[in-house]
Amino acid sequence: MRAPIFLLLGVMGLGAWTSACRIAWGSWSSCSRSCGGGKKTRTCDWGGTQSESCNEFCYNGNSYNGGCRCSAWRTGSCCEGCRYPGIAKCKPGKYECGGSPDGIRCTDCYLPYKPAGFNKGCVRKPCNENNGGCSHLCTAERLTRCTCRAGYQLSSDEYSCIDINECATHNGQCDQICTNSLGSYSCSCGPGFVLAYGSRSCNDIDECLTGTARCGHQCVNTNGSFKCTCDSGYRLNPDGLTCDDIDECKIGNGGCAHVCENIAGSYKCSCDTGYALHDGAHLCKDIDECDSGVSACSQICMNSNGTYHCECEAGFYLDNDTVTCKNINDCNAVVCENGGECVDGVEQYSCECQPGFSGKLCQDDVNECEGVFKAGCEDICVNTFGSYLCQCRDNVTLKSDGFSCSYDGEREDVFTRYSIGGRLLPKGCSKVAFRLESGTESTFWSTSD
Ligand SMILES: [Ca+2]
Ligand SMILES: [Ca+2]
Ligand SMILES: [Ca+2]
Ligand SMILES: [Ca+2]
Repeated sequence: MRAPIFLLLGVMGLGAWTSACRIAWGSWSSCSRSCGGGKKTRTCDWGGTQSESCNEFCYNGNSYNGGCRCSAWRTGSCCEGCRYPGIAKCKPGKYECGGSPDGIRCTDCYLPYKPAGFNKGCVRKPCNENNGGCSHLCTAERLTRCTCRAGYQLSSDEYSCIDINECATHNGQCDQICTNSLGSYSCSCGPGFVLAYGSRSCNDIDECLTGTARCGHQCVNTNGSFKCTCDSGYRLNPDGLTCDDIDECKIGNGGCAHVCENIAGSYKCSCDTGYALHDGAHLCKDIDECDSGVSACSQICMNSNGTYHCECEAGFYLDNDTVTCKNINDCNAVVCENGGECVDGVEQYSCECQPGFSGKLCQDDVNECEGVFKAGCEDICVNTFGSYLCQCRDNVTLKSDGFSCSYDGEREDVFTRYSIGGRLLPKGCSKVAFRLESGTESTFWSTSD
C-alpha cells in the first residue's frame, strides 16, 4: 500500500517540485536510520524540501513491515540482537544466535547434556562421550541415562551420584552405632560390646572371662559392662575394682559387748577377763567359775560378775592363797588339864585325856574302882586322883603284878589272859569290849567272862 502511494506522490511531487525547483535538487541526506526504516531528505535550491523512506530492512532474515517483526530469539529495532527465549538444560547466558537460516543455540549445556546446534537445544551426551557426563555409570539402552554404583543414588541433576545415608533408615539395621560413609556404611558397638558375625548385631563382652575386668574379688558380667563384688566382710572401693576390709569395730564396736577386734574379712568379739562369749558371739556372759570348775576353792565358791571368790564353812578360815580353807584351831584358847592333849575339830575341840582322867577338859578323875571288875583288883580297889591301886584286905602282900593277892590257889584273871592293862573297866558290864591297839587299827574283842 505504502509503496504505490509513495511512488505516486513521488511522481506527482517530482512533477510538481520539478516545475517548482528552478535550479536543481541538492543531494540526499544520509538515512536517519541504518536499518528498520528511516528517512532521507534533500532540499531544493530555493528552499524546498523533499524526503523519502530508506533502509527499510531488518537483520537476520527478519521481515520489515512498517517495522521489524523479529523472530523469537532476535531483539532490537532491527532484529540485530540475540535474545534468550529459553533452552532446556542450557546454562544461563550460554547461548548465541546465528546460523543459516538464522537460529539460536546453546553453547554450554548442563551435564549430562551437550549443545546440539542451532534450534536444537541440548541433547544427552552419548555414553561414549565423556561417559555420557555421568559421575559413575552410563547406560544406553533405549535411552541414555546415568546410574550409580552400590551405595549411591542418582541426584536430581541426573548425572551425579550422592551417597545413600543408610543410617537414616532403621539405623542401617545396626544394633547400636551406624556410621555412614561414602558409598557404604558400617555398624559398630559401644564400649563393652563386640560386633557379632554379620557385622550388625552387638554381643556383650564377658569381661570376667576375657580378663579385662580386674576385680579384686568376684566379677559379675553384665550386658555391656561388668561389676565387681567383694567377699563378705569387704567393701568395694571407689575404683569399682578393689576391695578393702570393713573395719566392723568402727561402727558400734561391731556389736561386741566388750572387745571388738577387726580382722581381714571379718571381726571377732572377745570378753573381758571373767566373761565368755555366748549367743552369736557378741554378748559376754559372766563365767561361773564355780560351776565350770575353774575355781580352786576348797570349800565354798561364790560367783559374781566377772569374777568369783572363795568362802569357807563355819569353823574354817580362808588362807592367804584365797582358795584354801583351813580349819580354825579351836584348841587355841583351850587348856586340857591333867596332861590331856587338845584335839582340834571343826568348830569344836576335844581333850584327849591321860589315863585316869575324863571330862571335857580332862578335869575329872576316873573312878576305876567302880564296877564289878574293880579295875582288875583281886580284892580291894582304891581310887586315886588320876589312877587307882589294888590292895589286899588282910594286908597280904600284893603280888608283883599289882592286882592279885597272895592267896592259895592262884587263878588267872581276864586281864592276864588278854595281856592288857586292866584299868579301863566299864561299870556294870557282863560283856566287855576291849580295844586293842594294833598298829593303827582298832580291834574290838568281846568276852563273856
Ligand atoms: Ca553411605
Ligand atoms: Ca559384659
Ligand atoms: Ca574386718
Ligand atoms: Ca564369775
